[in-house]
Amino acid sequence: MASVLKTTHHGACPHDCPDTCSMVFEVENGKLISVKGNADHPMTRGGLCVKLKDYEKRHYHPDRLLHPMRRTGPKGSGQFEQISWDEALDEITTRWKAIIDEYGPQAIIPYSYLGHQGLVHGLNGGDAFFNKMGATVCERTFCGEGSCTAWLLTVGPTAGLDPESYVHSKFIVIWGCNSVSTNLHHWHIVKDAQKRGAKVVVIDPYRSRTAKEADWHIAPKPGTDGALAMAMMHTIIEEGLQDQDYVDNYTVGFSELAERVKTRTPEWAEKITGIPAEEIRVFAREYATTQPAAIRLGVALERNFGGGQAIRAVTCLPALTGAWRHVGGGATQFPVWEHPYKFDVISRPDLIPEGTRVINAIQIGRALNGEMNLDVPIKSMMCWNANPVTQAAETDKIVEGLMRDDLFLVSAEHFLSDTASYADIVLPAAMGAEMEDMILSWGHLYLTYNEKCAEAPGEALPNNEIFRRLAAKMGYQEDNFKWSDTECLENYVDWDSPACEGIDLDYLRQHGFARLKVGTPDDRAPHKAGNFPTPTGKCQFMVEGATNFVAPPFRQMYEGFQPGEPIDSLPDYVPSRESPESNPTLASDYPLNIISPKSHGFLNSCYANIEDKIKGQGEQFVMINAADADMRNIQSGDKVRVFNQRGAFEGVAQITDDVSPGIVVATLGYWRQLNKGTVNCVSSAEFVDMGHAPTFTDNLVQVSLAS
Ligand SMILES: Nc1nc2c(c(=O)[nH]1)N[C@H]1C(S)=C(S)[C@@H](COP(=O)(O)OP(=O)(O)OC[C@H]3O[C@@H](n4cnc5c(=O)[nH]c(N)nc54)[C@H](O)[C@@H]3O)O[C@H]1N2
Ligand SMILES: Nc1nc2c(c(=O)[nH]1)N[C@H]1C(S)=C(S)[C@@H](COP(=O)(O)OP(=O)(O)OC[C@H]3O[C@@H](n4cnc5c(=O)[nH]c(N)nc54)[C@H](O)[C@@H]3O)O[C@H]1N2
Ligand code: SF4
Ligand SMILES: [Mo]
Repeated sequence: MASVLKTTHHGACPHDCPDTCSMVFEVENGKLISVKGNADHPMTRGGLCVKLKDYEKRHYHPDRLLHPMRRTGPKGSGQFEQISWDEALDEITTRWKAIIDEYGPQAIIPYSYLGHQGLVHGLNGGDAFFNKMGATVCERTFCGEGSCTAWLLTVGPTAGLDPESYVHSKFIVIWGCNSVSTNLHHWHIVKDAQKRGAKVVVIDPYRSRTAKEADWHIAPKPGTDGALAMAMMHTIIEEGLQDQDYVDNYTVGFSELAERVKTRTPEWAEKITGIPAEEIRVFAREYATTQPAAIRLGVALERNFGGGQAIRAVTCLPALTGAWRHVGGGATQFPVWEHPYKFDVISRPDLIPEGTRVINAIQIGRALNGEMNLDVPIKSMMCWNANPVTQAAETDKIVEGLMRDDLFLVSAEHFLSDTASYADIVLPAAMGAEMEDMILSWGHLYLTYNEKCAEAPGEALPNNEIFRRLAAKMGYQEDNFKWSDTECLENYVDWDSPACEGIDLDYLRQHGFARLKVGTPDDRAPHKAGNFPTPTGKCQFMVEGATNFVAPPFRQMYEGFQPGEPIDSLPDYVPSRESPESNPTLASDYPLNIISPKSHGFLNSCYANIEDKIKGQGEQFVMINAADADMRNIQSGDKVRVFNQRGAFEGVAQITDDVSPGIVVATLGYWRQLNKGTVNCVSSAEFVDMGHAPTFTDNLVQVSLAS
C-alpha cells in the first residue's frame, strides 16, 4: 500500500474580506483535506467563518472548472467544448492581435477585482500585461474608494487606529458595518472590549446582526450619516467638548468647520436622519467625553451620493475630540495604507501609453452596450477575480453587452459564474492552496503568507501563470512576465521598509504571518501628537482647492492624469440621489429605499452556487416592514418582485420590524442563473460624490407580489 503522507502548511484566506485569516492547510497526497484557522494569529484566533470552514470542499467541488473550454452554443447557453491550453491561448492571442490591428489596443479591456486578494494573483496581477498591451485602463472602485478619497484628504495614508487596539477602547462606534457577518475577527475584539465595560454603538439603518448585539443601535435613514456627523460636531463645539489643545496643534480649518456646523443643529439633522435631536446630543456628548473612543468605518457608509462627504465628516470626529491621543482611540478605515507593497512594480503603470482612456468597472454595462459613445468600441474583455453579472450595477445592461456577438469575452474562473457563462473562452483558475502568494489585508496589520501545497485539479492554472503564458504568446519581454511567483513576492514588497524590520519571505514561510513593525496594539497611538501623513502634517478639517480623485491602486496613475472636479473645502451632508426627499417624482413610482448588503453565508457571489452554503444562508429574501407589506397585501413567505426603471428581481418576503417603513433589505451574492434576477438588477451605476464609488444604497424600488 502506498504510504499516506499528511502534512500541514501555512495558508491564508484569499477572499475579499478584511480579516485575511491565517490558515492551517492539511494536505494528504497532494490534496487539501482540511483547513483550520491559525490559533497563533491574534486576530484569526483559530477560527474561520461559516463560508471557509470547509474550504477544501470548494477546491474539489464537482462543478469546479478543470479544463479550458470554447463556447459552442449561443452566448450564455452554457454550451462549451474542452480544448487544450495551447489552443485556448492561441485563440485568445490571435483574436487580440486581430482586434489590435483593426481597432487598436484600447478595444480590449481587463476586468478584475478582489476575488483573490493576493499580491501576485490578485487585483493588480494582470495590470502589467494589459498596460504593456495598451489596453483600456479599467478603474476599479467597488469597495471603499470613496472612503479612501475622503480618508486621504482628511488624515492621509495612515492605517489609523489598529483594529486590535479596540480592546482598550471605552466607546466603540461601528458605523455602517455588519461586523458579525463581514468582519468577524474584529468583532471578537469589540466583544472583549464590551466585556471590559466599553459601550458599543452600531449605526445602521436596519437592525443587522451586529446592531442586535450592540448596547445602542442608532438607525438613521440610509445615506444620512453626513447629517448625523455634522450635528455631532455642532453639539461638541456648542457645548465646548472639543479638545482645544489637540485642535489648535494638530488640525487645519477648525474655525471654518465651526462656522459650517453652526446651522447643522441636531434639530436640523433630526428632520434628515429621523433620529431624535436629543438622541443625537446624547450620542455626541458620550462620544466626546468617553475616552478612548473608537470608530470603525464600514464600507457601506460610502454607498450614497453624499458618501464621500459623510466619511470626511466622520473622519473629523476623533481629531475634534482628541480621541487620537489614546491607545484605542481614533478611527479605522483600511489598515492597508501602512502595508509596504510596491504597487508600481506590480502594475507597471509606466507601461501605459500616454492618453490611454479609463473606463470604470461599475459602468461596464454602459460601456459594453454602446451608451457611452466610445470612439473605439470594446471588442474584447478579459475577466478574472470578478463576477460583474452578479456584483456590478445595472446588470441587465451588462448582460445585454455580453450577449453581443462581436464581443470576445475571456473568463478565468473557478466555476461557470454568471459572467463566465457568457464567455467565448473559459480558463480554469487555480484556487487558494494551489498557488503561492501573500494575501493583503485591508483589516489588520499583518503580512500573511500562503504556501502552494496542493495540486490543482484538472488543468487549472494560477492567474499569474495564465498571464505569463499570454505574455509569452504576445511576445512581451519585461521582467515581470518572467518572474516566478516567489520572485514576484521578493519584488512586490518593500522588504527594506521599517515596517518590515526583521521580516523576510523565509520568516513568513516558517511562521505564516508577521505583524508589521508599526507599534503594538497596546502602545500604538499614531496620531497622539498629530503626525498625520497629509501635506500639512495635520488632520485637515478643511482642504482648500481639493479635487476629486481615485486613489491608486484602484486607478493606476500615469502621465497625463487629469484632476477630477473640485470638492467642497469642508465636509457636509449631501443628500442621496434617490430618496423620497431628494426625488419625490421618482419616489411616487418607487417609494422604497433598498439596501443590499453582504450575505452572512456567502462571500460576495462566491459560495452562492454551493448547495449547503445556500441552505445555511437561506434563499433570497426581502425584509420589509409590516406597514409597507400590509398596503401591498404581502404576507411573510410570499414571493415578491422588487423592481424599478432599471430592472427587477424576486425574493421571499420577510415581514419584520428590523427594518423601518420605507426601507427594504435584500442581501447580495445570489446567482442570477439560480434566481429570478439579483439585487444588482435594480442598482444604479452612478457614482458617489468621491472616488467614483458605487451607490448601492442609493436606489428606490417598488415591491409587489410576484405573479
Ligand atoms: N448591490 C450590491 N452590489 C455590490 C456590493 C454591495 O454591497 N451591494 N458590494 C460591492 C463590493 S464591496 C465588492 S468588493 C464587489 C465584489 O465584486 P466581485 O469581486 O466581482 O465579486 P465576487 O463575487 O467576489 O467575484 C469574484 C470572482 O472571482 C472568482 N475567483 C476567486 N478567486 C479566483 C482566482 O484565484 N482566480 C480567478 N481567475 N478567479 C477567482 C470567484 O470564483 C468569483 O466568481 O461587489 C460589489 N457589489
Ligand atoms: N459574510 C460576508 N462577509 C463579507 C463579504 C460578504 O459578501 N459576506 N464581503 C466582504 C466585502 S467585499 C466587503 S466590502 C465587506 C463589507 O462589509 P460591510 O462594511 O459590513 O458592508 P455591508 O455588508 O455592505 O453593509 C454593512 C451594513 O451597512 C449598512 N448600511 C447600508 N447603507 C448604509 C448607510 O447609508 N449608512 C449606514 N450607517 N449604514 C448603512 C447595511 O445595512 C449593513 O448592515 O465585507 C466583506 N466580508
Ligand atoms: S472569509 Fe474572512 S472571516 Fe472567513 S476565513 Fe476568509 S478572511 Fe477569515
Ligand atoms: Mo468589497
